[in-house]
Amino acid sequence: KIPNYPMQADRLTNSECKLIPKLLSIMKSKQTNLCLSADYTSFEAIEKICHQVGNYICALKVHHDIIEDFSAEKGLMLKELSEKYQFLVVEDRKFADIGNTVKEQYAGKFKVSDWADIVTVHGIAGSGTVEGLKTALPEEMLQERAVLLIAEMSSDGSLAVGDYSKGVLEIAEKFPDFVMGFVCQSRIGSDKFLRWMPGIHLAAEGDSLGQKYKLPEAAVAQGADILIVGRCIINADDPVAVVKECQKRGYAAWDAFGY
Ligand code: 5BU
Repeated sequence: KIPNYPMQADRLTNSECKLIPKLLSIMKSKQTNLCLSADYTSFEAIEKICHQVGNYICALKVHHDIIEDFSAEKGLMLKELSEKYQFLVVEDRKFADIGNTVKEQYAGKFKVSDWADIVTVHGIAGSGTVEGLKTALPEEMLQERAVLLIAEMSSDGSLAVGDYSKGVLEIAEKFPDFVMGFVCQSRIGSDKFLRWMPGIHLAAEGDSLGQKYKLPEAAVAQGADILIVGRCIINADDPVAVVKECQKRGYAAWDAFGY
């Protein structure tokens, strides 16, 4: 167990990225650090799970490009659901191109910038990617949007390690108002950022395609603030029961660490 840092209080008052205090207050008031990875292929399934578990999660992550009937209007419906149940919407788009291209993609056909509070971004192309996303937003929306930089990945043999990960941390330091934190597998980077961790399951060790899992408690011990859980929940016989268990165990572990 590591010592109790006054990190939450610090981040609540001093964060340049305004979505950090917003998310932390949602987490505190709902007692949850669980992000459901709602990797469903129909929008109806996403709506259904929002009503079922909206009160137990702090964020809902989607891949809009796997939802067969997705549209920009459905994105706005998801935003309404997130306001009703008070969670943030993450589009796990993993933007990775040059600034000018991601700018078009972010505001493009599916209007991701209109409905996703947070999007995920790779650092492979350098800081222009984050810059490009920023320029897609009108000035008055900048404080309502943030990005998560992918510093490390949960999959076997990931190349996002070592100097690459360090480079991603440097990109984050250039945009402290727009970068909320990292998707990562360790407590990487400065404590002003939040660490979001995928690769979590209550029963499996991995899948057949390279995903690697750990328990919620292990994820927090590795440095997670927010736990991203997908198939453990959505493939369960009783997804609501599994959400509640992940919420309870994840938040208890996070609270005990005093992150
Ligand atoms: P799972 O069903 O809990 O394995 O889903 C994990 C989700 O997190 C899935 O949507 C992935 O695209 C996403 N993910 C991941 O698994 N590992 C990573 O390193 C990153 C994202 Br970045």
